[in-house]
Amino acid sequence: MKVSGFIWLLLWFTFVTAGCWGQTLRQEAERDGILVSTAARLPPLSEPAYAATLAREFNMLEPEDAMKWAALRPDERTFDFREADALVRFAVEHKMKVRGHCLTWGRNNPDWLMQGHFTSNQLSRLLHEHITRVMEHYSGQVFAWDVVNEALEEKGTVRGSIWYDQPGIGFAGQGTAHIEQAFRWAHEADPKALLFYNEAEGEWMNRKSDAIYAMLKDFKQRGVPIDGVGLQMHIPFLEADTYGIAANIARLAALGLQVNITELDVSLPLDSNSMVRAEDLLRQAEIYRAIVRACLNSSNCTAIQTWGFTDKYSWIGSHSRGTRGQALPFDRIYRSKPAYRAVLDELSAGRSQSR
Ligand code: 9MR
Repeated sequence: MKVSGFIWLLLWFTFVTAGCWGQTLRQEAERDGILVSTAARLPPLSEPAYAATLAREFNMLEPEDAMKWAALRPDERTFDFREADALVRFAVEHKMKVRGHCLTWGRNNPDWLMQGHFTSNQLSRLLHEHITRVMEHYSGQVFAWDVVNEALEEKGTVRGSIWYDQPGIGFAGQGTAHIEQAFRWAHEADPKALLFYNEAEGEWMNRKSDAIYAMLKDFKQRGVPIDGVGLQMHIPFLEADTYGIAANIARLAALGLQVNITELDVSLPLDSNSMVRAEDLLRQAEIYRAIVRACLNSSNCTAIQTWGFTDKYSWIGSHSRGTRGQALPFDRIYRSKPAYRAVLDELSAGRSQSR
């Protein structure tokens, strides 16, 4: 398709779909200074409907995979920023902020790193170099980073990883010291960036969120540079403890930390024809609504981000081997679902509405 044809199609799609309710998520969010965001992938950006929906509905994006080690580091010496740069360009063109994900994670690392038999000294040098080069490359463009992702176990203990104890960067057996080191390097690399710890399964009150809280309280008391916590919010059971979420956000606020909802999706059971029940779509919408409301009611909750926006591109399908899906606010052909309407309603009601 010629470029002009593509642009016309984009405009047409934007016009037709935005007309449904007049307002978009980003328009409603901007009135309250909230960031409404989504994880984004590069290949589908060439689809007019994907690009149009992304630009129309969201004022921030986060590359879903393009800023991970596996994407940026084809080998020990090379940094390949092309895919991530293209997503950042799209964001800049559409006046969207960019959140970076993620500088340190035990998973999704390239084979050369995992199987390289590096010593702790070498790993320490590699991680320091990675954090510095990547943050400097995106300085002024990526305003907030997940510096460390998923470093704790469900029971709250420190998770074994190449960065912690296999063999680690020099702090094996020393609790959260390797996490602290990553934050210190990140702050040196880009002192203006907001630095987040991002975690799964610690959204409401449980052993993991207690451990996150204890770690961050210690970090704040000792002046470790950290600005916030990402609560991932992958909801797989059609129920969410929204009172617990609110209480957890409140205790993090008391430490002076921002909270971002970073990976929200609510997956549904699929039948053998990959269909969902109508009542599950409505229940899903209510869960989206309650989580958005919990964020809006907490002034330290500054961003609401879904993990993708269309059911056409979601990690849930392959991860659940096709047994779950339809987790996002738009269906596979970019029609909005009840969950979208619920999020839009809450954003329209704004921060001041307490329900
Ligand atoms: O959605 C992401 C998927 O495309 C990747 O294959 C996978 C491994 O890198 O990561 C998925 O995203 C994860 C995120 O980076 C961290 N929290 C859990 C997310 C879902 O697994």
